[in-house]
Amino acid sequence: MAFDIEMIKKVYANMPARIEAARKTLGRPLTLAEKILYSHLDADMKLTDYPRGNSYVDFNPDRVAMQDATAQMALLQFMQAGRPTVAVPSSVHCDHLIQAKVGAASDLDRAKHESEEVFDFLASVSNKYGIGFWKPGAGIIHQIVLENYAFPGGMMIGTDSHTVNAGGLGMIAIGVGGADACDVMAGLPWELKMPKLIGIKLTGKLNGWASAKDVILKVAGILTVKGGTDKVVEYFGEGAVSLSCTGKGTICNMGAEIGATTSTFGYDESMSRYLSATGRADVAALADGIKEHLTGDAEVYANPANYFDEVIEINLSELEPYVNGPFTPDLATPISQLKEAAEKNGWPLKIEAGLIGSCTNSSYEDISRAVSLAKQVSAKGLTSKAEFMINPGSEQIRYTIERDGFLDVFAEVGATVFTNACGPCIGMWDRVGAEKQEKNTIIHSFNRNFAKRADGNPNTYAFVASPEIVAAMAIAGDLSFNPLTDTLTNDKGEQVKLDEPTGYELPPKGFAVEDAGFQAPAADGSKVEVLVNPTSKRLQLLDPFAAWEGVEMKGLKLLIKAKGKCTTDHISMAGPWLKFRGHLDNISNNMLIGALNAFNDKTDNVKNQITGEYAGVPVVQRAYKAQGVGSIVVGDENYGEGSSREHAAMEPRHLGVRSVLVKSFARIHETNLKKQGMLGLTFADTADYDKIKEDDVIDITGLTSFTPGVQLTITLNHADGSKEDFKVNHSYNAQQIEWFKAGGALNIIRASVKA
Ligand code: MIC
Ligand code: SF4
Repeated sequence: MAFDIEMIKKVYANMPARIEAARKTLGRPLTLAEKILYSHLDADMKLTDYPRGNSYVDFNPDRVAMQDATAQMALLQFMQAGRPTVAVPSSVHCDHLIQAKVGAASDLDRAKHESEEVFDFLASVSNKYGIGFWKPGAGIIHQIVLENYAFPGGMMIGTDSHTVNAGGLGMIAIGVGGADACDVMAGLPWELKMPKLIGIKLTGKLNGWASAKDVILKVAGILTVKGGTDKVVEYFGEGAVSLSCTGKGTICNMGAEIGATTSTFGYDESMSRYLSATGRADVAALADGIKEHLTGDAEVYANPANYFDEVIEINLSELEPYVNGPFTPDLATPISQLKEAAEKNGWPLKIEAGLIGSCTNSSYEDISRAVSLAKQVSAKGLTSKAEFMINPGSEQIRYTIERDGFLDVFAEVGATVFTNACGPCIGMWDRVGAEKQEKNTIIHSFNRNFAKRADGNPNTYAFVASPEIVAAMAIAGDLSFNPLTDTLTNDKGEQVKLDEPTGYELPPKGFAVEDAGFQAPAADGSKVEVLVNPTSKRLQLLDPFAAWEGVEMKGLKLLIKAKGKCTTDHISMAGPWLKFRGHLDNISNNMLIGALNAFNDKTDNVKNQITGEYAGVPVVQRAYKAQGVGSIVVGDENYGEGSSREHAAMEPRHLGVRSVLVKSFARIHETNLKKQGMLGLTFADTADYDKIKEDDVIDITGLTSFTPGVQLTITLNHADGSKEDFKVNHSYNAQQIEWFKAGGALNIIRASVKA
């Protein structure tokens, strides 16, 4: 039986009437995204046609999911909210803090020991507040959510940008910062800008080498890393129906890479099959009962241009496999053009490692198709040229693929199987020799490939592809190899061609698992004590941030003008820093150390305007803080792209940065800044970015009459005594201005709990 079935029944009982009311009020047929959004509108919100792309709307999500690296901050904040239990079903998943080194068993033992304090903290907070706890080794949050919690038509938020994976089961699932999760767990509504809608019509049917991954790799190439910002992507059409449920999950998962708020698919038989296979025939039966409400209206799909803000059509029958990268997930190259692109750009051709798994691609189908290639190594007398590494997405997947002999096939090609966890995908990869920083190529089925992400080496060229393409390319060990057309030389000197991948949508013998790794919370958690050692290096209770002083911000020193891509990995690196995710002061020592200083093209090297000397960004900022001097960070386009980690907003807040002024923001990061009481601004004219000089002292005025929709003014006081003024935009609504004034949203919740 499914978890929280009563909650699902309640959602389904209310959905038809709420959708009908929305359809009447909006006066038009509805997309699936609208059905889910409008049926989750907060009771205090008026039912009206909210303009897409600019009105803030309150929703009531059905559940919350958190992973260990972000749950610490989310729960440290929740502990201050003064509630006995969480208001909606919630879960915690231990997956990010496990380093991949030798192989599953010993890596897991080491991680349990190294992060014992953090795991114990998360287990006890979960136990106390009624949160389901998934132990280290149970699997990756999004895979576990898809296997256990996701349900068609539901709405959830999660403290991880790939929460969107659950769109594969027809949800509206959205990645958020911990402060947002804290609100929902405290029973407050959750606010989102009513998203615009992109419709993607899939025609035809996948065949040969093409897979679901290639759909999203192609879409990323079309829309780029910011093309989905503030938009929901809805897939439909016969091609959509023909995809497996987990394939749909892969597509939705990587919607995070185009900045989309989320992606989703209408309920269909693939979802029903998946629900039944994962022990939730009860949910499938309930969904079947209201199935017309769990997909977009027929008129919408017949005339998509009338209902979506943007429509894209992709014919799956003609889809070619893609390989995206290096250094960004939207640099999409069809496999037939990869050789040329690699040679032209000087990408290292020799592939050192092929990594399969992660939350994006570790379904039974994915693994079985990759295995169909690995099998050909011995059958065709080949030797795999690159190393194989496997990260199963959950213990259930691992147990099942072991039972079905897939792990033996991987073992034959010398693969290392890592713990069911994020591992290399989040830089938790103790890769031998990475410190030498040699130029090298790897290919993986993960979703992101920002510089340094997997192994910390800035010279690792990481490419993203489907598991089957990763397997083929790892066998060939050559980026210029096209498995669709090229041959390989086997041990007899013969030319052999790899056969097309084959696989199973779901395990023919069913899923199996001995211990899935779940721990239910105490029925009465009131006596459970949550202990945080005051001298801990890993955990630190939070102190409230100070409220705004009520005056204009004058005399801010420019801390850094960041140039080019500045993702949350650049602002708050993961990998070795993950261990400080529960300790704000310690993790603040990584603030912006990956950002490129526009004045000297160096990372972690900025001018201290007080001493005139250059030093690391956190060092300079701590010097300003010690002197009580505020500062400002300036950035480029899509600042804060990538993950949901709110540390990227909390660190500058903690160290005394007052404002972040950029050309444009990624959605989650902008909200995280607002939640933490920071001032996130955008240039009204992006050309003004060029006016900012290294020694500038900056004033922000207009704050004493801070109003939604009204621009603020920036004054640059240049070192030569000259001044320049220009206008900047903000997107704060009335509520968010209150957060700013109070010094952070949590200060408001705390005050209302005390009152
Ligand atoms: C990621 O893929 O970058 C992460 C690690 O899962 C992040 C969350 C985090 O930083 O903890 C995400 O995508 O939100
Ligand atoms: Fe983990 Fe990678 Fe998925 Fe993030 S993208 S949740 S790090 S597997």
